[in-house]
Amino acid sequence: MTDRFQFTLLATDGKARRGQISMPRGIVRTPAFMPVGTVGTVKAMYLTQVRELGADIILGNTYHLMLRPGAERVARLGGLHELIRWPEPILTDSGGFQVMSLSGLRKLDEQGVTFKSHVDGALHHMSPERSIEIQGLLDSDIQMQLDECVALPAERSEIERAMELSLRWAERCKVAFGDQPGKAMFGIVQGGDSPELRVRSAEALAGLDLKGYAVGGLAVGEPQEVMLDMLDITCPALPFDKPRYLMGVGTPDDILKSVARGIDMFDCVMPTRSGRHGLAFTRHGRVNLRNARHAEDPRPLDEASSCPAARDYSRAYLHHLVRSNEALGGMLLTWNNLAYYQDLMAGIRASIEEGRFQSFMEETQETWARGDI
Ligand code: PRF
Repeated sequence: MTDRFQFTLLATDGKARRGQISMPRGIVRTPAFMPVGTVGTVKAMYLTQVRELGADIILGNTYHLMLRPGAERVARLGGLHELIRWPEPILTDSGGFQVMSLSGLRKLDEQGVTFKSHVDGALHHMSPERSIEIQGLLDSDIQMQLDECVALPAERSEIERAMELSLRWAERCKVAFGDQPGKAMFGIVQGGDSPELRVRSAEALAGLDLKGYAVGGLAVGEPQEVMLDMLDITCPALPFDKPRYLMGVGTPDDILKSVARGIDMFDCVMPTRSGRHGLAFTRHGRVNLRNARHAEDPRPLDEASSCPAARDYSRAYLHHLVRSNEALGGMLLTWNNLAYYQDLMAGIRASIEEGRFQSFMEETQETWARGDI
């Protein structure tokens, strides 16, 4: 029987790829941006709005959901989709990265990672097998292997150790995941800023014949140029006919340059988090609504936008809401920013289909070169 999880390449333009991932819960148009729904909510948004903006898939986090409300509890409540009222696909990150960045005391060995919860201080252990079990309890459609992500800069020996450990964990996750038609478990390339380690990691993962591959361990402190060099090296070492996901990236500029190197999927807190902090993304550049120069500006963020938050509210009002720390300020700016990101992805997809991705990228970058407006 053919797997109901299928990646199809529809068009290419240079190294940029236009595709779709079909799975029982829906179709993900790629290149795709996945809004981050860490604890089972895309912060400050109704999921009906997220869908209307054009998101086909959102991201959830194993680490947060296992601590609260708990994976077994989510399963008893009917799974994550049912609980949060999002019937479309969900990708879950495995927890390794969040343990490293969020938990207190942690100890990592071959068996997995022991850590102290940031919620109540309780000790937890997560093995590769338990991470996959949790992602199964959540009923996630695309599950990620447990990995170890090393912040850069780091010693090469440390990067190599973490990369090799991540490879062994990928094999264990593959076994734990087993054969689940309609769902996927992605491997994660590590290897820091070492071209040699990146290729070794990508080739070894490719040998596991997984349904998709992520590039991890980037956007963790290195200059953008290093990240792009790593993508130049890593993407050709991954199977051409499988989706490629760059984890935790990024700015619109990062996304364009990564699509140009063959990346298909992205997630990032940038549009949501910066919205809650008063920063708006628009087709003309970024707008910091905290700035006093917006206090009496009657213009909307972008009168031609498809998003009411961008079109129907004055900068003066948004400035007032942000300065007053009103919830609506974060809600409107998150809405605006996710609309910007999804429109960017739609523009990328159309331009690849029409063979004009390079000029689309250059035109979009020009607006960003102007800096804050
Ligand atoms: N691994 C996992 N999740 C991640 C990363 C990683 O390396 C990153 C790095 N940018 C973001 N999220 N599992």
